[in-house]
Amino acid sequence: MTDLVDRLAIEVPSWAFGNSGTRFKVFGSPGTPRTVQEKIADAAMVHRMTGLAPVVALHIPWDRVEDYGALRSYARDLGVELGTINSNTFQDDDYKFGSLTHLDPKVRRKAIDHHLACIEIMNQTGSRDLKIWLADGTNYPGQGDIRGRQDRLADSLATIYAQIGPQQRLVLEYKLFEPAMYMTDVPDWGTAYAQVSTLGERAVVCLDTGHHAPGTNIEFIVAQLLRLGKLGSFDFNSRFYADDDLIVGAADPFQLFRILVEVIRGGGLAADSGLALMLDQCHNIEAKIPGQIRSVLNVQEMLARAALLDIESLTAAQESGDVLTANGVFMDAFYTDVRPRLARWRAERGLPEDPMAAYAASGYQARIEAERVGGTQSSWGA
Ligand code: PSV
Ligand code: MN
Ligand code: MN
Repeated sequence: MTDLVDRLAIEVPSWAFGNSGTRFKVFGSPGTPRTVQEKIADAAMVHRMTGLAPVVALHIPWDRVEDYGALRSYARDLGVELGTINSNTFQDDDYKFGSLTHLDPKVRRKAIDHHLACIEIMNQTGSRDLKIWLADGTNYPGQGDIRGRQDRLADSLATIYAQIGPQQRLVLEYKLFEPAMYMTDVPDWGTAYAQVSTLGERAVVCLDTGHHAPGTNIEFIVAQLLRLGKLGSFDFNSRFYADDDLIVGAADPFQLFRILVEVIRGGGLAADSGLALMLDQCHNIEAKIPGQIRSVLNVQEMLARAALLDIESLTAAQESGDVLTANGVFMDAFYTDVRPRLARWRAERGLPEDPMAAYAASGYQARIEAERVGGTQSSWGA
């Protein structure tokens, strides 16, 4: 168990530390970061409390700064690295009818250029992954030509991929619906896989756990994409109904366990796997830094349980057609309480045994609430 837990490193999203909300209301909260640097400082605090979050993902242009080299040094001084660069072609009037799929070559070019600018940033931050999620799609049957949109998407992605450096990757994220209601241009893993496969080896798929229809067997997708060598990253979060972006493992810890079983089975934690485990969450009403601490602990806890799975007994039961024993072995691992072991794991590494309590006692929250007056509104905000 310890061996696998030791390998766990989770990327936290810069946007989880800013105010966010729904289309109904964005609630402000005291101590909210006003700058990218303050978001990174909060992320570094999550890492200091847990030892699990050494990387921070950025979203461009939400996290635009003048000097990304300086931002990288700033992050390093705080003990974290800059990670995935997420592009944003969904908050500009020009993209009302699409970005990389748009009919107008000028708009497509603008969207492509944004991604090339993101690659420039990656060169300065030392980031490996360019993650592309598109809001492109249509609201009504007949509104757009499905095939034409796929063709233009393929063209645009190829132009971007041509600029991806030898150590970099293009990661394409899919989402069933929203903001487009009838048809999304990258709705599912099959489409993402088809698009990245034609690009080349350094183009892979991002699986956001909140982006499927209810009842989807996500661990199956994990198994399949790992089998094909095309699972590049996760955006972890929880959903009850739509793209809820709740704390990972909150809605369905068993699903998170099943996913992590497949991650281990598929070699996703091997040193050379390249799989990025990222959170993509928004804390609308809960405190943000403890929200991220709880999130990374949830992943660690389910990974530790998954690592306890007795593969030998499971395989023997599977091979002898013993359905109930196989399921029993699987459930035994899931039901094992690993919290005391993980508290020891932390203590042995000089980390707080109880990171939530340690954060509450640290005084950090009171300090940022006093210092940061007028924190930023949601990047999503009106
Ligand atoms: C879209 O719903 C998404 O999951 C994409 O990853 C975006 O970049 C992210 O949310 C923003 O929170
Ligand atoms: Mn996502
Ligand atoms: Mn999402």
